[in-house]
Amino acid sequence: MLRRVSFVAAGAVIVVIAMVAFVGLFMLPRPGPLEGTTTKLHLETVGAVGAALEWPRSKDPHPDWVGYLPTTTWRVPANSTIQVQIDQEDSATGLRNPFWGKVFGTEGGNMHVAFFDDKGNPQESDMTSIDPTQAAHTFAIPDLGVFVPLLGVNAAAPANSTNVITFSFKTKGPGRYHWQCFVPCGAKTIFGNGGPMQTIGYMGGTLIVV
Ligand SMILES: [Cu+2]
Repeated sequence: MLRRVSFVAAGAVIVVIAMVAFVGLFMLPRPGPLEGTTTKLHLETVGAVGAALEWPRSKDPHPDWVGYLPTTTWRVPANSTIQVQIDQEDSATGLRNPFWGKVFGTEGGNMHVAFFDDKGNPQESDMTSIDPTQAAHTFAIPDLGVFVPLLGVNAAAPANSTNVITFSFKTKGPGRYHWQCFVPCGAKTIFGNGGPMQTIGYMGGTLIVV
């Protein structure tokens, strides 16, 4: 009897430890918002947050997850033009829905992309779409109609190359706007939609318009 009680007690302790570990590892460590309110968003998209070139997160519980850096909560002013620069370091995963290879909702309806061609040479041009199979991630704020596909770094590019994508969009009234990536980039998860695709702080977040 005593043995059975101690087994049950041990089991209960293990369950509690597992719950605390789950909360600690998955729920709590969220990067805070970018400091202050800004009309300029400078972001980095990476294949592994622990190995980022600009804002590596060495203490991240998932250093091998894809992510937007330095954080995924951004505060911007209402009814303003927001200039965005995304330093994109990841290779292509490809879009499941080719529709999202097009640019929507930016000023001028396009984006400017500095990238590397199939020979590894640097190129630059304005684009209104990319080959959907070459998307690494997308920057999308559905409630503002903003969708921007981010070109994956060409395999021929020199090591540690970065594609630089710039564009601007207009905010509406104050509120919290959800944003997310539409590329199923959660490698090693079911259909690529788990892990960083469903955990705050990696491939989704909040645009706080004030
Ligand atoms: Cu993504």
